[in-house]
Amino acid sequence: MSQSIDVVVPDMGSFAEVGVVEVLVKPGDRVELDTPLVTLETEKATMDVPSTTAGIVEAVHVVAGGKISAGGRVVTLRADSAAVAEPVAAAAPVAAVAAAQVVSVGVTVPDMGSFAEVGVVELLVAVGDTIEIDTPLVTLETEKATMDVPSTVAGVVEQVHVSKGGKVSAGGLVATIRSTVVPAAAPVAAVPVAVAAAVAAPVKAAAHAAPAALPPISEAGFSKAHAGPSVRKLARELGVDLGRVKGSGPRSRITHDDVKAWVKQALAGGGGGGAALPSVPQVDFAAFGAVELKPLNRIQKISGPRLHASWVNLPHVTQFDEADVTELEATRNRLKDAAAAKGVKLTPLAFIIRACVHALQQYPQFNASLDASGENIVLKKYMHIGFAADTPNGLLVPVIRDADKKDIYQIALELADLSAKARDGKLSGAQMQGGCFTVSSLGGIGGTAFTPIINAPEAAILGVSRTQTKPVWKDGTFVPRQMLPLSLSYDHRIIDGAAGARFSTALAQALANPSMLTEAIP
Ligand code: CAO
Repeated sequence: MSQSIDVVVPDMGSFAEVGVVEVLVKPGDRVELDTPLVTLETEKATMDVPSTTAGIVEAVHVVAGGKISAGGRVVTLRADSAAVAEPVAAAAPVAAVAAAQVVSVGVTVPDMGSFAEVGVVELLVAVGDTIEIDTPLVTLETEKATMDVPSTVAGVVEQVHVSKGGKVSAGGLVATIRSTVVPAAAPVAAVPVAVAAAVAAPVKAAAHAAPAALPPISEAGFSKAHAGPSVRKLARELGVDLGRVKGSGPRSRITHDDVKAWVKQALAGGGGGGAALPSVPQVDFAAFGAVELKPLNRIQKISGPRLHASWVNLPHVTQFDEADVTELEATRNRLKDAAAAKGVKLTPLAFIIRACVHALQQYPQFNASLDASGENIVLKKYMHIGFAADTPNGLLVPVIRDADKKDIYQIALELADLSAKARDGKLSGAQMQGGCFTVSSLGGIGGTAFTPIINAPEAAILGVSRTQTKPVWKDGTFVPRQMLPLSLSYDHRIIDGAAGARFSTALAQALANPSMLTEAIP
């Protein structure tokens, strides 16, 4: 015979009224004993009210965003007849819970799947520590994974039953917690069952490998995440690192839907900007010596994520080459004094940009971008060339517009003007936009080669290092030649290796042929 049973809010200790942050069931839903029904939140903790019986939800008496007091009805269930016969099922009344306000709860090692015994690698609490629900107590390690055993109750650690370096088995006692708040709605008699079930969840889930597309769970972030036990359980089951999930609930609390949406997004290709990347371990640097915190400046805050986005989204290949610039340097030395007299500093970079124009004209796929759909290459009919400028505030990339329509003198003038503006913080937004290809010259500083990061969504970037006089084999003998190192990084999605090598060869040929670079532009 089935019977209607009300599940009510247990005594919440010092809290008369608590907020309902999530309703997890609706009328008609089938629930089992311990299925979470609603999530409540006090100022101190988030907790689920589990069902006290198996059955069908007849009515839900609370709404998300509302308030409820101890003894208030949460749902009415039509209990299965077998369940009704169980005294536990009917033992929900608040009086039974209230009598158990201070209890000692043993937290045990859950079923470890195929592992009979596991090592204790860290003790995370000590006797006397005040802890919350889900505070990690110890870290265990199997051959396959490391996992924390979280507390299932809030309270004070009365005893720790394991030691670092020791071994524990499933069912072994980890710690005893003196709890002032009984796990939601669970009558005293049912506490050990509730504890075992709640603790079992994380480790069971840890034994399941997370889907390949999801990053591994970082326990530090997971334990700090603002989420209730049932959300944590779901996250464990799905292999979701809660530390990465943005909460949409009150005070950024993570809901079931947030976890599901995160998984969908991650499986759809991590549209959340590298959401599926494993994280770098966090290190307490101060533990090893004195440190100082220096906030990133404004430019670093903007350029860092853009460089990172390019690094993770564009498959970079860097083609190295050397250009013989002996003739070019002779030409530059011949022209530079006259140019200086007219206020133009003819640096190698002006010639290099002209040489890039020649190579870009021969290989238009380098003057291109992959469109947002990833289905088309956008070939640009203009040639705006950016150059990396080192400024006291960080890296900036001013853009020389229509570089193909300008001779080396005009390019040199604009280089000087734009780099002075960059250093003085006077570049306008427009002067840094619209670039098609970028040159990053470290030639004035040093180095032999480097791997520049593409200024995405451009298709390629040329890195230039310091010119060196080298012995070059020519006509049966070694001759000293001035060699300029080139490092061309390109987006391998739209440029293949042969094209990369052809482009750098064309570039080297243009640089070896100064008469081509110094010619006037019609
Ligand atoms: N080999 C040898 N010497 C070189 C050279 C090369 N490849 N390129 C430039 N030089 C020389 C120049 O001839 C100049 O020497 P003189 O003063 O004797 O004539 C000197 O190095 C300095 O040149 P410059 O810096 O005044 O001019 P530039 O046109 O070469 O560069 C600019 C201008 C803005 C690109 C440069 O100042 C700069 O900021 N470079 C750093 C770019 C950067 O940080 N890139 C990394 C980005 S990724 O983090």
